[in-house]
Amino acid sequence: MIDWKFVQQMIADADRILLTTHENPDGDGIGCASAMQYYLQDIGKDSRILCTSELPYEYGFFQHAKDYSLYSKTKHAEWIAGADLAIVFDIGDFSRLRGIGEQLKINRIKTLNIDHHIHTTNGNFSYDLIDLKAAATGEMLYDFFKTIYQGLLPLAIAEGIYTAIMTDTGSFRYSNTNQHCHAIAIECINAGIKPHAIYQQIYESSSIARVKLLGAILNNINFDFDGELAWFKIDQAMLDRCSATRSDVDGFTDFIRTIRGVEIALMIFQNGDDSCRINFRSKGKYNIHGVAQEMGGGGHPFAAGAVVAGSLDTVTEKVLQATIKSLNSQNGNKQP
Ligand SMILES: [Mn+2]
Repeated sequence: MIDWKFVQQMIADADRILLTTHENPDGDGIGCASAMQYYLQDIGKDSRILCTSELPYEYGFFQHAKDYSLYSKTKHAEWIAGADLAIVFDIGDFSRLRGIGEQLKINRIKTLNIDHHIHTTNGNFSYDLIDLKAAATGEMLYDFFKTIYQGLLPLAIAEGIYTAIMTDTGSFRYSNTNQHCHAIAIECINAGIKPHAIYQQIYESSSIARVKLLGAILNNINFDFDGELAWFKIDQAMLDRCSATRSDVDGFTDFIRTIRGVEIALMIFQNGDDSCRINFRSKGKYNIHGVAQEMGGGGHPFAAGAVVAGSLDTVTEKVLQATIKSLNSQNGNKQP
């Protein structure tokens, strides 16, 4: 059981509080930050949300999206230096904080990590609150807010918590979906959120570029391991042809996993000239956390990723080899 009174006290003792989440933030990280921002404003704290990536378009509807800023050293280093506490959501690895993490370290700011990922490194945060069973960090944060607010949750908190759980469970469909998720959803609806409006905002507001890029990917899916592994690459030329950006690729791996017979979907995305982002999704037969960890990343048993140094071709070969080796070891040496 997490001691939420301890968290409440830590917040009460701080005047200036930074809220943040991982780069390429998702609905869980931003939803938690937005919900917490409401609470911090409610109790009169000097707080803001900073992140090393732009706020994705689909999360612009949050009431506290206005308090979100893309981190810049020149604009924010001084503000961070004066912070008493940083609350970091949904992050298994301190290094994903990039420049913000550097400022936190230099200024020795107290950090509280609230998360549901498998952690491979320890000692980077002052305090870690981790629940691997939670479907989303938002599910954990709900418990915190229930110790604060009697009766209905404030609407701004409900929209953050609902979005966090909806996005991390694939709209209440993935294997992490539990009874608690649905119970929380009911409370959020009672608090006034509109599920269809949030769903539309997030999943029915794709850019044309994103849909064109999906088309390009669908024409270039590769299958391995008797059809159980589906993988695809995205390079800069593909992005350029579709006028797409890196934030347009989110969710594609989940979609490729929907193919019948596919157990694992893998995306290899050219991040820059010498690094690639890889993304694994498993239906549940194979654990893919181990191979993501071997590649220097992590996540959850059935959803994990990493950033790997090397060109697209080099990384693709390396990742495919490691993945097939890992699948073989989990499946009695079935030949690809
Ligand atoms: Mn999450």
